[in-house]
Amino acid sequence: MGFPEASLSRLDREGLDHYRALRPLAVAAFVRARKTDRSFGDPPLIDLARHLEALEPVLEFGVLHPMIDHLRWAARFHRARSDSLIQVSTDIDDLADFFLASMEPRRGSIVADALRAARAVALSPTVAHGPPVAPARWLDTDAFRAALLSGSRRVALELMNRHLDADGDVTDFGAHVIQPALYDIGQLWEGNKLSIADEHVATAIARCVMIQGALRAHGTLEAGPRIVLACAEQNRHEIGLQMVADAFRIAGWKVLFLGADVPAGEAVHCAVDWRADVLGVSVAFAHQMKSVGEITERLRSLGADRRIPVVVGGIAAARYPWLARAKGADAVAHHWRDSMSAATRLVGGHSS
Ligand code: B12
Repeated sequence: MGFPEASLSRLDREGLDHYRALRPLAVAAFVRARKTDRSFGDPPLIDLARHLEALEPVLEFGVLHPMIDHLRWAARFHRARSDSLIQVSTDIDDLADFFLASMEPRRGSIVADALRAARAVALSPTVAHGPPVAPARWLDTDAFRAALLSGSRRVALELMNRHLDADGDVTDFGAHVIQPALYDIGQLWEGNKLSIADEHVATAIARCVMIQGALRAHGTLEAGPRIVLACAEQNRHEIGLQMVADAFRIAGWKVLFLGADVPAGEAVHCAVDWRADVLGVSVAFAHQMKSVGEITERLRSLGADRRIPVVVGGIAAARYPWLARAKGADAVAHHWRDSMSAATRLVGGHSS
């Protein structure tokens, strides 16, 4: 997908810096205005902080999608909990007024207009918005999801072992069974049909199954190219990255898996120090692409001869590939299979 047409005015660099500096002040102003002692752990205040995070790429690129997606998600989340959407709508107005009053007028209007434009589209009851799309499901996906929901690690392991006993591919099981089942879990949590604890149990079982699968898989001797895999700063979703790491190991790559929430400087430092051929970054939310920008900028500053190519994946990469490219990514991939072909192309080999 190419870069979508910018429909809004953008903030210049100075304006963006000012916006970032004002974000915590905006949330604090709400606490004062509502005369409440609520802390940042309180859901409505987390909401406000998230609205402002989601708005950042919109202000940088003038493309409204990330904020519309975020508000639609927030609307679905609150509807499922019978919360009134009037609060979300009022919050947007209050935030718009805050930035109009706190910034130089032209920049303040850019922020306020973006907030209100996204709200007008996102909170319209006629607009439907689908969840992230997982790879095709297999027959076992529902049984696997049921095992996750009932907390049955035994059944979940049995399903995978049966697949491997029949010479099945562990990465295919990950993509067509574990990934869609976890996407379902996300939908159920969002729809208020599952508690956070239920989701944590499901996640723990899925990870255990993946570890067992990776241990059973016969990888070729790790003599291939070297890839460092890291979640972007603030991204705590590391299971997808783990799946990608397993697939690369099985294909014979040398893998350094850094896991969740890796600061940009650390990711670059590890990639350089470990002499990586490729750096893979996982991004779950549009605003986390900022970290991809920091990574590619740092890598560029090392000079052309030491430049390590960057492949970006994760649900935000699937939704906003243009944003990853705008932040300097050399390739964007969604599932493990396209990760492998993209990374192989980047190291100058043939894609599988
Ligand atoms: C488990 C989970 C969590 C766990 C993660 C635990 C862990 N250790 O990983 C925890 C509890 C931490 C969590 C937290 C949150 N989560 Co969550 N989470 C999920 C859930 C249910 C499953 C994620 C997962 O493992 N998916 C399975 C993997 C295999 O899929 P994947 O990540 O897409 O990875 C594949 C590809 O994307 C790609 N890929 C991934 N990374 C990379 C990297 C490279 C380099 C490449 C090439 C490819 C690649 O390959 C993978 C294999 O095919 C999802 C639902 C969903 N749709 O994914 C929600 C979901 C992502 N979470 C969501 C939310 C809202 C949150 C929170 C904000 C909620 C909160 N409590 O505040 C926080 C944010 C935390 C943060 N700062 O990151 C939303 C996001 C909504 C949106 N706007 O899009 C989702 C979609 C749930 C929902 N339907 O509402 N979450």
